[in-house]
Amino acid sequence: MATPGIITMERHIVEQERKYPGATGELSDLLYQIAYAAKIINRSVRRAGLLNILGTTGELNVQDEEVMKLDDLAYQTMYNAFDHCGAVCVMASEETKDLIPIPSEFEVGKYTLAFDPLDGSSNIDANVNVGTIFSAHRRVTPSGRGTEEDLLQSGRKQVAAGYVMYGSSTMLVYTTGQGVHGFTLDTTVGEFLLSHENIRIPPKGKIYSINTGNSRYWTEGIKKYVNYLEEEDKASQRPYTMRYIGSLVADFHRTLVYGGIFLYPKDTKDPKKRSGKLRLLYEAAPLAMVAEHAGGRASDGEKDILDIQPTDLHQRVPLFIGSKEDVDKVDEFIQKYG
Ligand code: FDP
Repeated sequence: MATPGIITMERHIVEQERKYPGATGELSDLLYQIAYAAKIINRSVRRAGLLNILGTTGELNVQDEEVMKLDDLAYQTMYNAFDHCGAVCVMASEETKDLIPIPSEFEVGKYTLAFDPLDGSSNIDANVNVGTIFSAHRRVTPSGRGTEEDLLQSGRKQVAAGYVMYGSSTMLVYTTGQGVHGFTLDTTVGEFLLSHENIRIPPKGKIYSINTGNSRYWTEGIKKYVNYLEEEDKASQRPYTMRYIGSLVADFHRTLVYGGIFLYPKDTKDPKKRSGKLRLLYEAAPLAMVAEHAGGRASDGEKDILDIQPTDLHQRVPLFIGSKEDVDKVDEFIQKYG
C-alpha cells in the first residue's frame, strides 16, 4: 500500500494555487516569504537566551509598550523578507505607527501585508510561547505604491491569514479560504511539513480563556457569562475549565485544537482598553479568518470581527473567538446584559 508522502508547505501552496487557473503566483510568493521569515525568527527565538537578545531595547512602540529586543529582530526579519519580494505593495505592523512603504527601488505586487511580528512579547523573558500573525488583502488602488486605503479593508476581504507559533515545536497555520492547514517545522531539514491537514474546531468546547485579573472592570454581560461558565450543569458540560497563557497565538491555537472560547473584552477602567486591547488588523481579523474557515467564529459582541470596517491602522476591538456555539452564547449574554 502506498504511504502518503511528506508534504512540504511549498508543495501544499503549489497544489492550492493549481486550484485557481488564473493565479499569477504572487500569493504563493507571499506565503513562501512568511515561511522563510518564520524560520529566521524561530532561529532567533530558540537562541534568545544564548545570544543575549532577551530584554527590552529601552524604547516604547506606537502602543506605548516596551519594545523587546526580539520584537525588534522579528520586525526587521519580516520587513527584510517582504520589502523586495514583489508580492506586496504596502505593509503595516503592530510595531510601527504609519504604514510601511515598499522602497522605490523594488517592484510592488497586488497584495498588502499586515503583521504582528512577535505577539505575546511580554512573555519572552519567561520563555513562554510567542507567535507571528499575518494577514493579506488584495489591493484596491489600481497601481503604484500601496496606500492606507489598501490596508483598511474588512477581515472578510482577506485573501490569506495565519500565524506561526514558536512553542515546544514551531508551527505555521494558514488559510487562503480553502481550509485551515497546520505545518510543523522539522528543524533537521529546515522545512515546514504538513502535520495538521484541514483543522476543524469542535462546535463547542469545555475550556474558556480570559484574564480574570480584570474581572472587576468587565461589563455586566461578561461577568454574567463567566459566572454561567462556572456554574455546574452536566448537560452543557459546565463548569468549564480555565486556561490563560496570556500569549494570544498560544491561547488561540489551543482553542482551535481543543475547542472552547478565548475572550478579551473591553475594559471599563483602562481608557486604552475601552474598546478592547487586541488590534483588529494584526490580531483579531487574521485569527478570525482562521477560526471561521475551521468552522468556528469570532465576534466583538455585536458583530462578526470579519465584518468590521477598520478606520485606523491600530484600531482595537473586543475579541471573542473559538467554537461557534460558545461564541454565539457570549454574544447572547452581551446582547441581553450589555
Ligand atoms: P502582550 O501584551 O504580551 O504582547 O496583544 C498582546 C498580548 O500580549 C496578547 O498576545 C495577549 O493575548 C494579551 O496581550 C495579554 O494581555 P493581558 O496581559 O492584559 O492579559
